[in-house]
Amino acid sequence: KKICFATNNAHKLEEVREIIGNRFEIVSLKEAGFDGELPETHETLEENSQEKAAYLFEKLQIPVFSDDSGLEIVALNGRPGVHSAHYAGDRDAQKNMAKVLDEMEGFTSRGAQFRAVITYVDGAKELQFEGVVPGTIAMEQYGEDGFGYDPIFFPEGADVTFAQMTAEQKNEISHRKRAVEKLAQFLNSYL
Ligand code: ITT
Repeated sequence: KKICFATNNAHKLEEVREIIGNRFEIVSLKEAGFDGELPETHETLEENSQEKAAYLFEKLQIPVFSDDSGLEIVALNGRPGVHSAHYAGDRDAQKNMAKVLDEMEGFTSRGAQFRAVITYVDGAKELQFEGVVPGTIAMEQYGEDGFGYDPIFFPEGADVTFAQMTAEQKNEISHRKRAVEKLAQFLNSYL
């Protein structure tokens, strides 16, 4: 059964496809013939996730899901959070990380979490699935892999950042993995 993933972020698409494997067929926006922006007008991951999925379902009329995610840093009162993608103005991961490290200067308490909120919509059902991975913010960047804030995030219990892990290693423990597994469990019993 085909499900469209409502994302313009190629990294998310790749991660989710690896996590889902051959359990379900994940169709990209492009493959679904959708070419455009997804609305994100709210101040919470839950609302933006719902908004993207509901908008795309309206357009496509096939089962869809979205992922709204972000890095929530305790010392920054949860920022960058819902503003993670555009924290330093534009979609520039280097500038975003520089801004976070700058704001964290002098903080010894560096607790944070990545959080992903997936929304599934098919016209009959609308459900959300959350995934969280706790960790800490590094003092500088380590590693080149992954995307976004991966070079400055040490997941709890690891001595390397997400960007120093292989895709497989990150996908075993990530917030996205945890949310996608809940989605897959639901789809297994439902589709
Ligand atoms: P779509 O809305 O099209 O899905 P987006 O990148 O705009 O793509 P979000 O609005 O959910 O998605 O923003 C999520 C941002 O949070 C993302 O751009 C990264 O900066 C950060 N982020 C989320 N998951 C991450 C991960 O696994 N590793 C590193 N950074 C991540």
